[in-house]
Amino acid sequence: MAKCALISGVTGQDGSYLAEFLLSKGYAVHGIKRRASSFNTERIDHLYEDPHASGRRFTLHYGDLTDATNLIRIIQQIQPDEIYNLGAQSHVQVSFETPEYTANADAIGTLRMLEAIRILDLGSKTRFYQASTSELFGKVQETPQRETTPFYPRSPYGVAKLYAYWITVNYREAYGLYACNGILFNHESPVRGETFVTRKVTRALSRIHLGLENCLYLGNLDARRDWGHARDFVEAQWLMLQQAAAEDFVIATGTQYSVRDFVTAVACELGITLEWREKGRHEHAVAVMAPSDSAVKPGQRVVEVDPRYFRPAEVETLLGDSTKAREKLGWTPKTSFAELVSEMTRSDLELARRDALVNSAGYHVPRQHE
Ligand code: NDP
Ligand code: GDR
Repeated sequence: MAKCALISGVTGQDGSYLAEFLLSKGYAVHGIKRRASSFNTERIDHLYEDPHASGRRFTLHYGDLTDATNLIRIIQQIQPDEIYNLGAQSHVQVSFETPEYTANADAIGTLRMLEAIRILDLGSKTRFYQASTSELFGKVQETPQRETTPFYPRSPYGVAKLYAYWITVNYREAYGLYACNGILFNHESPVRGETFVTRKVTRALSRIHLGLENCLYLGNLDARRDWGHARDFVEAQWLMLQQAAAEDFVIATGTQYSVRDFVTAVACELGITLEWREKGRHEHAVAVMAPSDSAVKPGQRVVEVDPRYFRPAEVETLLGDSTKAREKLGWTPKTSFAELVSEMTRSDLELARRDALVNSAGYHVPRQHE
């Protein structure tokens, strides 16, 4: 019998990579998607199967982590072997503006999932993965961060995820559930949400290169992150649920770059050489060299700091040590920083080319109310 998995957050970056990965392993995959007023399944449309076709292995259910009855009903119906709780309000800066909702979805949502397993008496069948985060380390107490490093979250998101982390541990210890936390450091991809810094940079610089935009505005350029590829990281999520006993694991690449480094690397991928000028709130990057076919001209300011993107409390530096995952799961990251930058930039350049072509060919789609 094929294994059956349920993914919350299936429409997100990780959900889409994980669904693809589990389908390739022969799983029947169920995903929870939220009702939205417009289509929100772009990342998984290529996996869609006609509900009328027989032998369907990928099924979507409407649901929400803030709705316990709905979660219980879906889990009761599916009786999954594995649940991957990836659904969350996942944007750190947005969590300062929507702290209560973030707590409801990210913290209590996790409790609702665990309670559903307990209420339905699925503890001996269903394994549970919680999408924990390096944001738990926040104001770091030790470098690099590992499973034993003390937590010190710095945002409503981080604090909500702290509850989710501990309630997962608690249900493992109290009720014997196979429940584990993957403490994942930042991981990116061409389908990363457009407002996270890596994707914001690859998208904006590609568009500036083609003359669709003029300048990229960013917040803290000094923030340092351990950036990996989502494709590699979802494999670790799966591996965590295939062990003899449930444990928590740090998943990271062990290399660290600043936001400024990331911008410089993306510009370089586009053939543009940047020079960083001034410091602090007035820091900016000027193009000193650009390919002849680029819309960017030498002397053009292509990046500026905009304090609106500073956070009320910042996580300045994160660097993970995933020795435990390497030793116990046999997991290592496959994608280098340079490969990640290149893959994301090439993908966004392609999308920008499409937009530029639509502009230059003069095709105009009237807005609905024009
Ligand atoms: P995304 O923001 O890309 O995806 C989040 C998913 O959660 C989307 O499918 C979203 O639906 C869904 N969602 C949001 N709110 C709810 C809700 N109330 N009920 C049900 N579903 C909801 O995040 P990622 O894929 O990047 O991350 C996956 C998980 O891993 C998240 O929990 C995140 O916090 C965590 N994480 C991510 C890391 C990273 O670097 N990417 C690192 C460590 C942890 P919709 O599409 O409708 O918005
Ligand atoms: P993060 O990712 O907060 O680490 O959370 P994000 O890409 O949003 O920020 C990384 C760092 O870049 C700095 N930064 C900016 N960030 C954004 N979004 N926009 C900007 O313009 C900008 N300028 C500078 C930030 O201040 C920050 O220091 C991500 C999410 O995926 C979480 O869900 C996950 O848990 C963690 O990674 C690990």
